[in-house]
Amino acid sequence: MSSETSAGTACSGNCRRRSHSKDGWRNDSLQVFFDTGANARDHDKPCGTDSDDWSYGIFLQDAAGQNVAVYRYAVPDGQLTLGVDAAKAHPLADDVTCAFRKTPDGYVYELAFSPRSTLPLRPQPGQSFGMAILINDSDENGATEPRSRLSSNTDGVMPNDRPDLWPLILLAK
Ligand SMILES: [Ca+2]
Ligand SMILES: [Ca+2]
Repeated sequence: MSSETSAGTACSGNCRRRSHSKDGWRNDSLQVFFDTGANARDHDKPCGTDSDDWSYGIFLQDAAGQNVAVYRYAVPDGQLTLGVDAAKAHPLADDVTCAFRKTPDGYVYELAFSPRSTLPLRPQPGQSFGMAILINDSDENGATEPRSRLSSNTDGVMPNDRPDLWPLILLAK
């Protein structure tokens, strides 16, 4: 965790794709969320995402998964990251890389987040942050909603705007 934050997830089922767009979540896709300040539980009631949270969408651009687009939906306040050079919401994220491969019974995403792609989080032992994963499964081209979803939330609530439910990760040596 010293220079890059890596994550992997395995999925089962066939893969459908939609051409590159911010609507890629409607297809077979992966979404990853970070609460870098681990502060979403600091309120008496859910307050949604705040100024230090990230939201990423990982979308296949071809059936084989040779080309994967990483889409940035939400970014922290630029004052907390790189100021005028801060990442903007909605452009593709070229500082997050993804390797995709199919397996006999599904597929695997491997992601590497560059240090700047999770600022102001600075991964080191003792640091904690919130992180959620949402897997969308669609088997029909043109569907407006995924057929099914799998989430790191355990109570059936969609994680998108509920960082108070995202699992907390404590980094260790
Ligand atoms: Ca599918
Ligand atoms: Ca937060």
